[in-house]
This record gives sequence, C-alpha cells and structure tokens, in this order.
Amino acid sequence: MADDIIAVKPEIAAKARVDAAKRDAMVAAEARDADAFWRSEMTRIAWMKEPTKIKAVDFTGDVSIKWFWDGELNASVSCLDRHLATRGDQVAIIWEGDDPNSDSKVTYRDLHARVCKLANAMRKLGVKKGDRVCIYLPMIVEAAVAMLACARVGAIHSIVFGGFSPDSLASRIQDSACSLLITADEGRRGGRKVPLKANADEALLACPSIRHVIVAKNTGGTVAMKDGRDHWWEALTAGEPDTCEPERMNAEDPLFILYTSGSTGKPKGVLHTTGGYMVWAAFTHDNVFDYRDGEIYWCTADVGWVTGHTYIVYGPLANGATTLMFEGVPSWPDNGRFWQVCAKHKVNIFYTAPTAIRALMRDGEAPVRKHDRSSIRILGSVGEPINPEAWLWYYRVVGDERCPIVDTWWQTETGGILISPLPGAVAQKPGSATLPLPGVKPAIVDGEGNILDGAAEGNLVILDSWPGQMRTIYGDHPRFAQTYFSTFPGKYFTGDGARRDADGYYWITGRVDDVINVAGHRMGTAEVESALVAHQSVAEAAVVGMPHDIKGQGIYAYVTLKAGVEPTEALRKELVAWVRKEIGPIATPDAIQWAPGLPKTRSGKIMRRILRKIAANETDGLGDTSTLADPGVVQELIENKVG
Ligand code: 6R9
Repeated sequence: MADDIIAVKPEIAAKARVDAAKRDAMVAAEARDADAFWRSEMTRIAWMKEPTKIKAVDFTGDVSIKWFWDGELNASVSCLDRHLATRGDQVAIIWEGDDPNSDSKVTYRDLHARVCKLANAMRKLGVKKGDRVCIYLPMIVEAAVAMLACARVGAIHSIVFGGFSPDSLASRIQDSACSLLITADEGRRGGRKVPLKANADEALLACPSIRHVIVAKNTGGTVAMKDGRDHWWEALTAGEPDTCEPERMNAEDPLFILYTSGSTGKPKGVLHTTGGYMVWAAFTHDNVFDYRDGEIYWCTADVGWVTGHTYIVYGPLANGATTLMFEGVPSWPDNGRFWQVCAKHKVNIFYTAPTAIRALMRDGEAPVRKHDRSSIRILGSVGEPINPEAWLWYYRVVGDERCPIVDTWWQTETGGILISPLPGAVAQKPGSATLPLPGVKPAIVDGEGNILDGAAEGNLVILDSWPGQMRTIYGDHPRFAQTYFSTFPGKYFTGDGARRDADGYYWITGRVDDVINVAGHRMGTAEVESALVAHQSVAEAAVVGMPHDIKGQGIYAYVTLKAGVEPTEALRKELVAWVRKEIGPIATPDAIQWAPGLPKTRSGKIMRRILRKIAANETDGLGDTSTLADPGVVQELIENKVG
C-alpha cells in the first residue's frame, strides 16, 4: 500500500500553473544557470534596490551564506504596501476565533494601517533597527501585526509559542537580550484561558533587558500593569498615524530569530535574514500550493512555530493571498471544527499536521462528512512523517479523492519547504514527501558521509544552499557551523534520516539525533532531562521518544531518584507537573519509569539506543550490550516497563 502511486489527474495538470513539463523546465533552468534562475525569481518580492549579487556561499570552514546581498528591501512592503493599489480592499487575514461565533476580516488596507500605527509607537518607545523584540501572543490578528511592525522598523522578532512556560520565555528573552515584549492579557484555546500576561510578568523578573511591554486586550481578563513599563496596545497606538516610513534593510539584515530544540539542553536561536527568506517564502507558497488570486488559504499552525511564520504570514501575504488565522483547536467545541471552518469560509487550500489528522481519524468519517468540503482544492501536511494510513484517510475522506496532497518536508532551519510534490506536476505516493523543489539538492549519505546513489537509506543532507536557509545561530556562529556542517563536512546535515526509492522519491524516516518529534513539535531530550534533574528528588534522568498512535512520538522518561526517596504515584504526578511548569505543556512526559540504574558504557555514557528499544517494546533485538558496565540494569528496566 505504501508504494501506491497516485498519478496527477489530467484535469488538475491541465489547470495547474506548474505541470510536469514546466517543473522539468524549472529544474533544468536552475541547473543551467542558478544565478539567472534566482535573478528572475527574486522579482516575486518588492525591492527598494534590486540586487546585482545573487549568491555567495561557503559550507566549509566558518560557513558563510549570503543571497541577494547588495539588495535592499523591507519585508513589510512586500507583504502590504505594494498590494494597496491593486488589492487594498481584498481581505488579507480572516480571523476565526476559538469561539465558533467570533470571527473578523482584515483587508490589506486595514492591515497596513494597523502595522504602521504599531511601528510608529514602537519607534517612539525607542525600538531601532537591529533591536530584538519578543512576541508572546495567542493566534490573534495582533500577532501578524506585531511581526510586520517589527519588520517595518527593522527590529528582529523572536516569537515564543504561547504554550511555553515563564522559564522558557525568560531564557529565550535573555539569549537574544530583547528590549520589548509584545503580549496579550490572555489567550484562548479549546474554551480555556491561557494567562499570557501573568506568565510574562513572572518571566520578566529575570529579564532586565526588557524596557517596555505592549499588551493587547484579548479576553478582557484582569492583569497587572507595571507603571512606565507596561502599555495597552490600543492606547499606545490610537493617536499614531496610519503610515510609517519603512526602514531600508539590506537583504542580509536579520528578519527574525526563532528558537528550536536541538540535541543539547539549550534551544538554538535560528536566525533568518530578509531577502532570501522572503523570496523563498513567496516562491514555495506559490508553487507548492498552486495559489490563485482570490483563493482562501488556511494553514492551521501557530505563529509560534516556523510554519506559522512562513505559511500564515510572510509567504501568503507576499503573494497577496487571503490567509486564515485560527485561534482554536481541532477538537473544540467538537471534532468537526476544522471542516466547519472550511465550509464557513470556503477554504480552497488546507494545510495541517499529521498528528491532527490521526486524532480526527480516530473519530471516524461522520464529523468530516457532515460539512461541505467542496471548496477545498489542495491539501497539505507538515511537521512529521505522515503514515500511509493517515495519508490515505486524508485523501479519501477529507479530499474525496479529488484533492492532491502536498506532503511538505522542511525545518525551522530551512525557512520554507524543500521537499514536496508540486500538485499539478508530481505523482504522489502516500507517506513520501516525493521530490525536491527546483534548486534544492538533497543527498543521502552513510555514517561516513559517503554519498549513496540510487535507491538508498541513510542520513539526509543538502549539498548546496537555497535562498531561505538559516544564516547563523543568534550570538553563536561557531555552534552553527558545528551543529549543521561538521558531522558531514561541507554538507548541511538535517538531523533526519531518509530513504530514497528507485523513482528518486524521498521518504523521511524521522530524526536520527536526540530530538523527538511530539505532535509535530520538536523537543530536545536533553531539555526534558535537565528539567527533570532540576527537581530535588531526582538524581538522574534519561529521556527518549516512544511510538505514539496520535502524536507520532511520545516522551518516555527513565528517572533515578535520590537515595532514600520513595517512588510513589504522587511523586510521578508531581514530576509530570514539574516538567510542564519548567518547559510548557508540550513537554509533558507520557510515561515515567523508575530506574534504579541506567544502562551505561564503562566510560559512563548512557546507552540511549537500548532505552529507546525498551520504550518501544522492541526488546528482542537489543543489539550489542557487551559494552555495558552492568548488564543486569537492562533486565530490570525491561521487567518494569511502563504502559
Ligand atoms: C516545518 C517544521 C522539523 C522536523 C524535521 C523532520 C520533521 C517536518 C516533515 C517532517 C517528515 C514531513 N518534519 N515536516 N518529517 N515529513 N513532511 O516542522 O519545522 O518544527 O523545525 O521541525 O520535523 O524531522 O527535521 P520544525
């Protein structure tokens, strides 16, 4: 079943702007003269000064990546100003609230005015080009306004997902020394309130760099306001003009930082710059979703993740699209919510994550069939490998076997989609992200870095740069070179494993490093471990991913308690709550196993390979355990496996 081929339907190919021949022509044009190809693609966005230099990249040594590097632009102009003459009255953002009775529409003209007012107010607070601004907002229009206002004044935004704890928020603010925080009184999700301002107040006790806080009124809940530091958004911006001179930015000036988990305890500040990122966002949004003027496009991600950055805000707005922002969750008030929203707003392109599809699949077809989905033309998937069963259900039930599915592989680091079918050009195979986009050069290497030809399985690397690639880790360029370019020198290492079949199709097999993918969200095992050992009762902890029906992977923690501490059910619950408080609900451990000892090599390294197998119930093939210091530990852990 997994190797089924679903050919592009002739009626779809006939209407698609990119059919197989056009895609071949793009690939050939890029191969023939990459500079000329990108010189023509870069006109998708608005430049104040057109670049003459296209690309200067070195993946060796210190690693340096530059695109369009003598060009000047402002990202907010591409997303707003240049649309005013042609589509000022078109809806830019449809906002759909958590409460099914609340929604609103913002035109390009309104959005431009709101962005300018905030940008003016930010300048008055002293925010300048290059300053870092932290955004900690729910999925409300203000999130997009705040991003674009930062871009307008040349400030670098760093969005922290609203589900992160005060501690996680504080460490991200500290790492990039943000001077302004933009937040809201409270968020709403699935009928519950999220105390954003209260969390922020707690975080800010440890953040001396923050001089001002702008607070959007969302629920109207009571919050503390600190004199001189905290300002209500509405009052602050009310008297500001609705135009604002955009800052001239070099193409390589930073646009944003977004923190993501890696194999070490400390999240990395992935830095994207302006020109290349914007070209990549516009190029991929247009080609992968085959976006047509006037269509309604809905990406269900949160702006706290990279998918929300590129495919709710920058890509769609650069292309003059109508983008839908959803505050709620798929299961509230009931599990038909996604489809109810699709019917209500006549959504044409729908982009979500496999974890949501699997959760909805469990509830059967009725909640889907109840709603009219005839407006939907293209379906997308992102965030983790989609299993063929979920893919086929999405195709058959949600898309009525009419709509192509674009399974889009990419990462925070890549800025936008790298491997995906183009819907009118590439036949799909359920579970495969299929082929690289024009200009993307993936390869599979073995453990020694040898490039494998033909059908092969190994580590996924990218051999050359593309405009949307991250440029550095904020404040730590050596770590950037070390993390991504030292495992296989001269190649960008994705951290993912992949298989390529005889047709050249890529099948992503999941992370090969110590990152686990929980419901499409990256979580470093080391982050969860350091949260656990920060608890007074814990001596040692080892965290691995375990297979999970809905979330793809769950968090499995082995915990060794300090001498004399009793392993009780109450303590187990306390540790789960502790991790949620330390990192946020997305890091909630699914299982905690008391481990009197952990399997270690004689040099003291925890053998995670063994712990992963025990958590996955794959204890038949534990492999070589001869290097273990105390083989008895393993038997003990197998016998007491949880769940
Ligand atoms: C966009 C995003 C990146 C990691 C990536 C990989 C996994 C994302 C995928 C996929 C298989 C897909 N991933 N899309 N795996 N098929 N279509 O999710 O960014 O949060 O940085 O996560 O997600 O493991 O390395 P990010």
